[in-house]
Amino acid sequence: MSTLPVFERARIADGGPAPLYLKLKRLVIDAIAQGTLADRDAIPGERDLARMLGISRVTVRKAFADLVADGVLVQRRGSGTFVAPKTGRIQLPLSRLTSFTEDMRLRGIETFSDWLDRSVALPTPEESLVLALSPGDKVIRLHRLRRADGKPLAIERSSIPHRFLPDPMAVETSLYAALTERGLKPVRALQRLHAVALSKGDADLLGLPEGSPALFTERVAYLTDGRVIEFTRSHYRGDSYDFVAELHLAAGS
Ligand code: 16G
Repeated sequence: MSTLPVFERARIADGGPAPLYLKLKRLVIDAIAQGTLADRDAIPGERDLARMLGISRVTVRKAFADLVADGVLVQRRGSGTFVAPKTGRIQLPLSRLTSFTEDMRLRGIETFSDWLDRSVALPTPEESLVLALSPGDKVIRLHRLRRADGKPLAIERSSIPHRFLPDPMAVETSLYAALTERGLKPVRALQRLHAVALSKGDADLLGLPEGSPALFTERVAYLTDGRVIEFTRSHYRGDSYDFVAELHLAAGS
């Protein structure tokens, strides 16, 4: 099997004291990013992989469960585990607070953004309310057309309180990376989504006919101390995204 060299025992021994299931996840993600594992490649079964790497089946199962939840791998009953095809719909977990750049990196997809607006502005009444701004406070607006492997996937319009991020030019590839560098990593978010038909302007940006379906999401993200750091409204192409939620039986059922 061509993929076996990826899973040599020595590889999992590298990389310091991180838990083994995280090391296995990293091994798979890096192999996809480097092209050693390609779309639809079969991953050895749980038992074989545990033996090859000298780790327990429980560890392999935990890493696989995470990679499937992240949309990096797909599991088909009876036929095994495979690298999720990049060209298919993108599965985004609804229960994790991740960034666009991170989500795509996990899938080995290169991202680019076209800037539509990157400015300091006076807030709209909606921005003031959502971001809990005081009179006179400003916002920075980061409006981007986000591309993955060249294809336009989403339009994201983010507003951040100006006091947290004085210079909009500080955001290059990733907003969350810029915030994290400043000790302002969002740790919790509320997100809601509904279906919309794209306006002419947004449809043109996404290369779709006017009125095409899209998923409109609003995310309000918070810092550890409860202050709002981000208000983002996004239009995701309806033909490219699945938002996936894992459901558990309610307590007491
Ligand atoms: C995601 C978030 C968006 C956030 C962005 C940061 C959703 C619906 N949206 O796309 O709120 O601003 O990531 O990405 O998940 P970045 O760090 O790559 O700029």
